Amino acid sequence: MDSFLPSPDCDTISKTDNGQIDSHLIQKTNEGYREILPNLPRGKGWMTEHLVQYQGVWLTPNFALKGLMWVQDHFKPRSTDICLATFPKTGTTWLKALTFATVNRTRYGFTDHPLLTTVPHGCLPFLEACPKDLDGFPSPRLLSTHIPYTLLPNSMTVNQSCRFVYICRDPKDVLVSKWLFMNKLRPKELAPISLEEAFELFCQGISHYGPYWDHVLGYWKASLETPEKVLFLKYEELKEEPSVVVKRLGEFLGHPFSLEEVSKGVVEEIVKLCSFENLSNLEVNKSSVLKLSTQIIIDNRHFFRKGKVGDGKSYLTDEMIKRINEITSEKLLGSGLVFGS
Ligand code: PAP
Repeated sequence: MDSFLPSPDCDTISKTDNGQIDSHLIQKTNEGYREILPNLPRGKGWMTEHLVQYQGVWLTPNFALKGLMWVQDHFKPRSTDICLATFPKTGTTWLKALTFATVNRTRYGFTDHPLLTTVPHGCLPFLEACPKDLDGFPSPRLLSTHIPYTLLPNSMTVNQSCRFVYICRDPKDVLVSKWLFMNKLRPKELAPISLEEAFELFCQGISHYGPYWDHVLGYWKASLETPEKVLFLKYEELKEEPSVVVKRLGEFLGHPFSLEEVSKGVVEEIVKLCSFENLSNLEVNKSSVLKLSTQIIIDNRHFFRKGKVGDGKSYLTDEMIKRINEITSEKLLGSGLVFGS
């Protein structure tokens, strides 16, 4: 199977673009990017040297900022689009696998399934990696993004908008998963970031697409206001009752499981195919790489670490746990959303 991931190198696309209007617009976005970049507030980066704050969210100055500006300026949504939205390290890889397998379950058999030979990230395009490339994709498109709900263009969220599936996770597990992952990708010339530093930055909201709580609340509120448009899931509930959640997912996506499928065990087959145990042991996920941009190339194995609920607590001190729990309660107060202790 082809990887669906387009090249996120916007400059390259602007140079190879043939359409007059498009290249003009692309140039305008690139000019806007170059103009605003030097004036944006800077914070310490986890993977890159710095993060920059744009419209209230912390982003890597090149890939993520450009990606966001591109989506805001150029993405043409379709009402049939399904967009998987996540904050990094909350279950993106798993959700991609489950959604891809659910939507395409009559197309592929479980013994020669694309997910056996392609990392889940290769099965769905990442919106920020240049939305212009997606115009040629057939409908219905399965997409993914890390962009906060409130920063998405109105064309994606109002009226004939896309549908979103969002997954969140306990912030302690997100923080630790992110810290370990980012240090693996951090260039050798930059000293590794300590857990204490990462903790402080995370609590201050300074992490990719952070603050985490704002990201979660944006999608949570949207799911309450328009439940038919936004399905809100938790990593922990997916771990506890994967079959129940996959059935909800199928229903939401407009691909409900029939009684016959349920009795034949199709839901369980999908859960098994997409399980941490299965995916993390596949050759492709042990030894291949994902090329996210010309600079960002990630070993697939880094997307699979432990896949456990509550592992973050074994890295954090009691004081850290207390503080992050307090921040979480404060931020989520009155929202109706809670995480475990
Ligand atoms: P990304 O943002 O870089 O794509 P993402 O997939 O959101 O990462 O999160 C990775 C986490 O999901 C890892 O958690 P850990 O560090 O606490 O172990 C990873 O192990 C976990 N993960 C990946 N695939 C699965 C899966 N199939 N089932 C459960 N957890 C998974």
